[in-house]
Amino acid sequence: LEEKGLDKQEIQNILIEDARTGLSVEALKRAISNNLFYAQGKFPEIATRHDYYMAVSYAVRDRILNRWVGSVKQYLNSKNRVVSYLSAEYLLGPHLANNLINLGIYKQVEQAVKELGKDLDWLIEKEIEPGLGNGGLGRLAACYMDSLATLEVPAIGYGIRYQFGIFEQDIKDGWQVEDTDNWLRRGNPWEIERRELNYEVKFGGHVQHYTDNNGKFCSNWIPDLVVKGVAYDTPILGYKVNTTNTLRLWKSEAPKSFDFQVFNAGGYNEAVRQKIVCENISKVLYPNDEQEEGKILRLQQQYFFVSCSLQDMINIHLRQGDKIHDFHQKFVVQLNDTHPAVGVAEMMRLLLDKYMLDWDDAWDITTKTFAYTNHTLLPEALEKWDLELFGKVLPRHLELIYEINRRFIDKVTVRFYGDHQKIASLSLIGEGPRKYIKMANLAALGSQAINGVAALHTDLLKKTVMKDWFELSPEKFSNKTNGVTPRRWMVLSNPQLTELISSKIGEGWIKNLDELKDLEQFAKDKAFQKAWMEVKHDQKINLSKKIFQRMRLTVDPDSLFDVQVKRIHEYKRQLLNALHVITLYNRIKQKPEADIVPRTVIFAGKAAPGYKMAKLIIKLITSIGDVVNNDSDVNKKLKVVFFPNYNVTNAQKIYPAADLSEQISTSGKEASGTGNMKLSLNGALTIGTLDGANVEIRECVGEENFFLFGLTADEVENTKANGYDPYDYYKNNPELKLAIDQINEGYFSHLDPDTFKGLVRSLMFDDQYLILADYQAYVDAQEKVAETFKNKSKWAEMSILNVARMGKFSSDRSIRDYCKEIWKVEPVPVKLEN
Ligand code: B1N
Repeated sequence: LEEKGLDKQEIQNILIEDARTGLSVEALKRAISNNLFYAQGKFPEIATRHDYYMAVSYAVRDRILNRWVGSVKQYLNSKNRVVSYLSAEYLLGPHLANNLINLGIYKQVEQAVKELGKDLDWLIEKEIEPGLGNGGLGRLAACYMDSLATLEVPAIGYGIRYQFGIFEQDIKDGWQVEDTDNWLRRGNPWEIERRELNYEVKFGGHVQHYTDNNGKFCSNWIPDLVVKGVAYDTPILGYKVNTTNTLRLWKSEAPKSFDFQVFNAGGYNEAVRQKIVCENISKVLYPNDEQEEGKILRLQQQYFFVSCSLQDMINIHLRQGDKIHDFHQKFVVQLNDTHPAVGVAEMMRLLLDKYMLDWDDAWDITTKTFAYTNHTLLPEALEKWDLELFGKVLPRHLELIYEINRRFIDKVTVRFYGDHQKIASLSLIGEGPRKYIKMANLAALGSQAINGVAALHTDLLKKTVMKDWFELSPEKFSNKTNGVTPRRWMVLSNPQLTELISSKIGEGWIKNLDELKDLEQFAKDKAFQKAWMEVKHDQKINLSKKIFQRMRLTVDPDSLFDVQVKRIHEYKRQLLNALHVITLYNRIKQKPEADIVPRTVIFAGKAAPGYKMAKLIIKLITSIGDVVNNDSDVNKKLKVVFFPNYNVTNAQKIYPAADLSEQISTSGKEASGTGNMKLSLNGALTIGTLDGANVEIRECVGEENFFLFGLTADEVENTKANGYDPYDYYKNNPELKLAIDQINEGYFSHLDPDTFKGLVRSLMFDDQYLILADYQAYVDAQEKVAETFKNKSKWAEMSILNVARMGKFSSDRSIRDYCKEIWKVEPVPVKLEN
């Protein structure tokens, strides 16, 4: 353009006006109208809300693409190590608003949409979120992708493009009912299908062994099923940087070679059957959080995405002209729990069978490549695969695991000579009526680093489930406390608080959360406190409206919003909360005139469809709600809400409105928790046990700003070891006894004592999670909460201090720690060509 004789300003104007990249309101307006016409084939008079959503999304995507392509170019031309995050789950949440924020064009697009006669928020609400995860583990992967890009670290996330994500929850007659999550039904403007990027993945069959001309021992795996994985890429932009990383999700299909001629023997029906078998692999996300299923399809899913991803990485590496021997210098592969742990065996297979490396070289590269994050100590969540089943799906990998194990056991036998128990515990293979493969051991052995997700969790990991591994290789272990992205969980979901904070301390905190510290000086400032509580109140009004829309239930925004939102699980102890609600109900009933702080107790969360007790807990909560909310003696002071279909979209509405954050798991059971961080970051005070990251949150915010209660992890273990009898607590505590008796006698179930029989029995005679043992301490702590809430200024001060001291819990901090201590990678700023 310069050559054409245009001056700087003229060139600038042309660039700004570009319909694909321009960021001015005018350019955006034109881009949206253009897309409405050319991508949707519509004009304003007949365009639907969805048409507008698509048009805006495509306009935004266009503005991402130059950054995205620029990032890929930069990475291909550099020798930097790339982080490869392997996760079976990514709980991303809606893209549009997040991308607007990270691009820094929210205001402009809002204005452009307005000038086109529409409302941006109304379009944003239309987006169906990709719910490709269950809970904390999947959401963590999404926060980490955001932070990697924001910190300008070259990274690629690999996973599965489930056609159906986590089920949608509806509540009917108080019970959870599940509906399929058909999130792709209206198309997905955020992904790019890359049909040319595909890999074959083998399953089943048998292995042939032979010696080649050079006398080398070789293996040839003859599968009985071959599946094709096709890449779908989604851009992950960093906040106000050029860096745009890729989330690459694999969809399974039948390979072309699988057509009718080849499978003529079976004929048309057989060919169709095979096609369905192939497509089934990426069809649906397993809805179990912390509960293993042991199903063949799940193993197939894991192997499918891991094999595609490793083949893809090797492909990228070799295309750059580098040697296979240097693979670990190009990629470091983080295993998000054991779900992708089969990658260790797959890497060995590729290096040995495909690239013909010898064992020691292959093992050296493999162990320098992987790192493993453990996310749970719950025994029922530890992945074990029945050995026979494993061998049927992955016969070659079974051989390799045997060989890895043989060499390993040889070594540890020398080291721990005679200690059969230790050797058995370290073995990759478990003995019993049926042999099984221990995925955590495979991950640990195949990795250069092992980490837990909160200080307490890492500590317990070293002392309990991975004790022998810690003794064997202490240098591999470290802690990486989880974090959450302040972009989605503050800037996007709580714009009012964001603005208030920024008006005082500037915007630096968004990228450097430690800067929130500067808020401390305003904690006692009355005017600031007032503004602070006004923002909270506004958010509570917003949520109240949602609750009314969704449930036809009126709640009082002046009441204390007491929030427990997370998956329903016995160890998370929603039941403890429910018992407290019943106790409040009884107290109000007995003394209606008493000075009780009005509360709205809000629950939300999904139960795994096969988890009977969790579903019964939902029914109990909704049943208590029916009684409480309809009893005019109490419902001015107490309301119980079960907000259906907890997901990222709903979480963004709930966190900003919370006064009190319930983090009440049995100590030692919650590995970290991340909802605890998001709620505190949004100004809620925490009532919680010394569990997971609560311990560190309390350390940071100060013990005087945290409502602590309950047994410690050590005390939990001791209590159990000394023959814990919940019945004692029941018998000796009148308020507790009354609450349980009411459930038992059908007070909340139309006098039907059968509904909650199993639940009551489990509480009184088993109580694995020490609910009764912690009941009184919890009720006492709740009284302190209520007392404190009466003093508005004190509450505001504590809330401000909570936010001011949350800096540590940014996922940026977590990612910096991973980069420095595990991945050994540095930022690579992306420069764009013009
Ligand atoms: O991972 C989160 C932690 O903050 C939570 O404390 C922890 O419970 C959660 C099998 C899991 N651990 N394990 C799972 C999910 C799905 C599945 O199929 C296990 N989720 C967690 C992030 O570190």
